Amino acid sequence: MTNNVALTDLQPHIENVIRTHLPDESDYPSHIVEAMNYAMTAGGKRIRPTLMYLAYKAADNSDQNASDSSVLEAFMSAIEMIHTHSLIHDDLPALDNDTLRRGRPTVHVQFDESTAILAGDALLNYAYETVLNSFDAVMDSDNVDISGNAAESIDFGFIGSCQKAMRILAVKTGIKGMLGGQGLDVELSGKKISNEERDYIYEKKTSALIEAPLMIGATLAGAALETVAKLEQAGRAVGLAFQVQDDILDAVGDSEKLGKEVHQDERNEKNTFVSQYGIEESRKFVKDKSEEAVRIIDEVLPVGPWRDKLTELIMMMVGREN
Ligand code: GRG
Repeated sequence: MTNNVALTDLQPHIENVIRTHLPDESDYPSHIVEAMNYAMTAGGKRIRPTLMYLAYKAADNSDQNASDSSVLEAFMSAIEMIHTHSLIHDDLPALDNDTLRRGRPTVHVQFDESTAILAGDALLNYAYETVLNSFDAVMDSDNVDISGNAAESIDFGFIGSCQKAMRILAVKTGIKGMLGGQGLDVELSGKKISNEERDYIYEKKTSALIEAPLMIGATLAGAALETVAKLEQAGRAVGLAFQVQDDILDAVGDSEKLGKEVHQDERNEKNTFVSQYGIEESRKFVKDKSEEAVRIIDEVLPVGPWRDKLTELIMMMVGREN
């Protein structure tokens, strides 16, 4: 893909990457694979895989990793699978009890509750299976000769990057990340929470899944650890802005445009940034946090069209109406 494409022109490529990694329904007798693909093809914005792709492109100034795109593409698909699993489970009656998602009936409404639980679990597992499968070509034991010496084609630096990227994926989506934030959010629902608790929930539940693709993209491109750490900070700021924008849309947005129900936070007695500070202060927070993220990105990534596209995507994310 050349580097002078518009952000919207990237979407078919990202969509194609995701769809080619989905399980083939005809290979499985059970309904859960159909439910996985129903959720995965329901028209999500594909923000996280796009962030990963752009971070990879923007952090790579050598073009030498073009041959490693199968690993990148597996990670792009995996992050979207984990995100979609979180949405399926978040919509369940035991959690938010939502009936509409991405403009369609939620998975438990379209299928049934047990299918939705299993399809969510299956997507989470399939994400890791997809990434591990992509490692085969990189770490193929056939590339090691019988004396145990690695053939020249083995790129140990890249194997190290794959391992680091896998750790980022697991940690940012697990109990120190998205699941940890969601756990506290559910536990404190309907209770008065402190600012620290709200920040923890927002940083873990939402920011972690924005930090991960930026960090993974840069890691696979061979970026220095300091660059990856800075992108984590940028992802945190974008995630906070994105979540507060989500709160604003829940309070004043349009259900049809959003493809999901609104006023859910009020219904679920959620203590949000909006309920505490009001719409105007929340809009200011979104602006400040997104500007902070763009400042960090400008500081650590080389000037170029991919960096411009990355900041363009961030500004779209925080200015979104759906
Ligand atoms: C239940 C395992 C589990 C985790 C739940 C991420 C999450 C944690 C719940 C989803 C609901 C929610 C409010 C998440 C906050 C982040 C957010 C605004 C998600 C929606 O992301 P978009 O706008 O959705 O990228 P699409 O559908 O476009 O992919």
